[in-house]
Amino acid sequence: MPLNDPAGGPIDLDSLGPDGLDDLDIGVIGLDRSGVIVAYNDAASAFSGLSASAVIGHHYFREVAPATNLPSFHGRFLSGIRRGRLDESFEFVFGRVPQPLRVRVEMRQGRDHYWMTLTPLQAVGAGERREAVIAALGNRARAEPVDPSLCEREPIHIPGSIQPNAVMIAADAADLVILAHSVNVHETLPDDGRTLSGRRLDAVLPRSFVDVIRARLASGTLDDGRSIRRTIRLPGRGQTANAYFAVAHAHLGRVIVEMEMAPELPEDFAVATQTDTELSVARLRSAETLGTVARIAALEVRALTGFECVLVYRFDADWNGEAIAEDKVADWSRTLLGLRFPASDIPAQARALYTKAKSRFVIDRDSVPVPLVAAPPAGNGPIDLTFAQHRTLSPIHLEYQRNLGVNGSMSISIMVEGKLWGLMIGHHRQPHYVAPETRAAATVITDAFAMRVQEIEGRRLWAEQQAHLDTEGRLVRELTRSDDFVGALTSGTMTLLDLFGATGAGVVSAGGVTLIGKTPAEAEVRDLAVWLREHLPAEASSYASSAFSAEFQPAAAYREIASGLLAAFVDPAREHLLLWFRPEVPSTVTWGGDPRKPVLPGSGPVAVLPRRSFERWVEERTGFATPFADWQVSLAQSLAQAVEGVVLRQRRKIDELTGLLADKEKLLTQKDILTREIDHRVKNSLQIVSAFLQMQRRQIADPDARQAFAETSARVMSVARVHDSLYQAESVEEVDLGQTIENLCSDLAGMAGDGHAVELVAESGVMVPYRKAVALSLIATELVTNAFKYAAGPTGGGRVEVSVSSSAGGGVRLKVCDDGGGMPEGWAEARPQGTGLGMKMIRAMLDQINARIEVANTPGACFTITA
Ligand code: BLA
Repeated sequence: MPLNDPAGGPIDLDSLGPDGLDDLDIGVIGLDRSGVIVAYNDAASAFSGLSASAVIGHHYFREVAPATNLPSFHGRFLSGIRRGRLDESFEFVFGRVPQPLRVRVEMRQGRDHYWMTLTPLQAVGAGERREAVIAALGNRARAEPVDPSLCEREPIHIPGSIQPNAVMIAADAADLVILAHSVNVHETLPDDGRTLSGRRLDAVLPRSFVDVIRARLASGTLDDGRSIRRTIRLPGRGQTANAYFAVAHAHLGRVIVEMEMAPELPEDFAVATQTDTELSVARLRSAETLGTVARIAALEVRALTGFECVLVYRFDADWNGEAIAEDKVADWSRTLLGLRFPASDIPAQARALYTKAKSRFVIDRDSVPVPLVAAPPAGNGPIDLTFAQHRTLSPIHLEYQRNLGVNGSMSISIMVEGKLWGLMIGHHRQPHYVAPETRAAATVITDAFAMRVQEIEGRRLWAEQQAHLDTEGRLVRELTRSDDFVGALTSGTMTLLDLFGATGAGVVSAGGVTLIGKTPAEAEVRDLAVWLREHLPAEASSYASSAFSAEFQPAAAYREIASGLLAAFVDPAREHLLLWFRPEVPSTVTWGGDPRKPVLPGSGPVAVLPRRSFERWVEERTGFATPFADWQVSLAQSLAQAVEGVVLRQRRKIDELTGLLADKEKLLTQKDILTREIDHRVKNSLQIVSAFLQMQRRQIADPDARQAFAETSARVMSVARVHDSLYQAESVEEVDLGQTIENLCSDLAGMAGDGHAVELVAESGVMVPYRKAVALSLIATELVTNAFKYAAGPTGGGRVEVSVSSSAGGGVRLKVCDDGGGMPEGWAEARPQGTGLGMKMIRAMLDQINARIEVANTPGACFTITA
């Protein structure tokens, strides 16, 4: 289409000299066939802020106005030249801050080179949300601290607009009736003057494409991030048909179709080939460590996508992140490698969205969002763009990008074990277009990287866990062999110190505190155990912290040796406790900006704004140990359970033994009672025998025989007395000798009658064994009866003195003295009188108990037996 002068006639640009061009109020740019600027008029300079001398000789699309380096702009120029007929006219919005501008772009062939004219049509707004942020930037007033969690409030999945490089149509998934579309649809679809909303999808899109959508909807394979990608041809202006890259997906009952112009030839926009991707994946596969793989991944993704900087960004357990690899152009001195960024930089709702939708590309940070318009009534709420490729990003985040010095950008989710592990981030100082196939390739390489991470981390973790399981197994074997669980865990060839890289460990048990390695003092550990018992929620059986002095203040005193603590209770009563300590790792963390002030106060509807400075901010960290991993906590719990098994077993054993002991004691008492009962009966039987003998004695006339009966009866009686004593006594083994002899003497005196008297002096409590008691009782019987017989005067009577006492060396002394005439000279050799049985028995008894007898006349006979 020829350019017209204000009067309506065509302007012949070839005929105007440089001054003539400068007189025009439309921007005029002369380009050679490769796109390098050869002419640049004043209006173009005023429009771009760049002087002719600064731009001439530079590539317009790639260097001077990279926001135009798109298939729909630069691509049109390239195709026109290839066709040999450059004749294009379209509208384009240059996204400039603060005031974007809509222009009509015309391209045509001139005499010596090509002409491109830019006719300003209208100043446009930057979009409602972006404008609010810009306004908030200007009104920053409050200085009080702001809550970074406010960032999480922005509903980024329903921005109501898309980026301008694409058009979007949203239809009801049930009947494929169009519900909403981006206001720019007619850049792509022919405009017949009728509104799109309310028409069916196949009325505006190629039927074959809609058929595939319908089939995939019917089979339920088009939602949850799955999509159909096709290159479709749509009629362009005139006879030409343009190729569009179309993506369709379903989400929450809507089918969303996005279309963007595809590069006519792959080489026009560095489209990645399958070979590029395969080579990159192969290189990733050859790397062995996480650091190397990350570096290679950054390099490969950058080579493919053309970003000036690609970073591998890794989240930590608290969602702070660190740039662990960086690949960038040499002339960009900024480096983010090794810097940490606070969690609020990528707020929770964004992380949740990135877990579902895998990539985001922003061609031009300052491009003007294209609103979606819905058919009235708007009905079922805003269109959810979670999975839309061209969703506009949060304007607050775009401000963050500006502060970082970034314009074109990319982030691809790195998913490891189903979790958002990190992001592959692309930065460009200028707008940067990446072709659809290249975006897909970058996603494939990022996925391959994620799999390598999973492999490498998985293998390392596996080896570490195997070693730990082995150690735990050995400890448990030791526990099952031993009855002393504390010893088994703290003093064998393997101890608690062989687990979890701990430098100190201990067991708190009923028996006390046992510590090994470097640990706090015993009293401190005791206090710690009390705190754990009281502060752990009832259902918790373990506690792990890499900085437990933050929760338990007294631990600050020993943070150097024990900043990290892993504790596992053995029993539900929390009596026993296993402990592992890790030392402080004094370190510094370099943050990209002050992490305590990640946000600045905003104003109006924009409450928070990103920080403006990313100056390195070094934080010293004290009181932190290497954190314990979840699997280590589980392993500690399982070991504690094994200990509980052993402790319980020990308890059961003790219970069993106590039971046995009680049974034995019961048996013993029963035996005691039985023995006493027997003693009682024996005594009774002996008394009966003795009574029989007495009765028989009375019926016998012969005095010698009577005497013999009397003596025998007395002997039997004396044995009965011993049994009686045994029956009375507390012990079944020993009898009180004094008591026994006393009873015996009164029996003997009673039996002898005639006023015989026995005077007894007995030390009480002289206990002698049963055998000794029987022997001594028989001896006493003989001696007392003898005394009555021989020593008594003719009138009868006669006194006998008996004494029982303990002798030196634990023995006893029995003394029997009478008041008669004493033993005759040589009595020992003389023929014994009577039967002589008395003396024989005395000797036999003395022998039996190994005792001595001494006799003295004092003047009566006095016998002393020492036993
Ligand atoms: C999103 N923030 C993001 C994203 C990144 C970062 C990578 C993903 C979006 C994208 O592809 O660009 C942050 N970018 C970084 C970091 C580095 C980087 C840490 O290059 C370091 C190498 N952000 C803030 C504050 C708020 C905020 C204060 O700093 C809110 C007040 C919000 N960030 C925010 C939001 C998103 C975001 C809302 C989501 C953007 C979207 O997907 O719409």
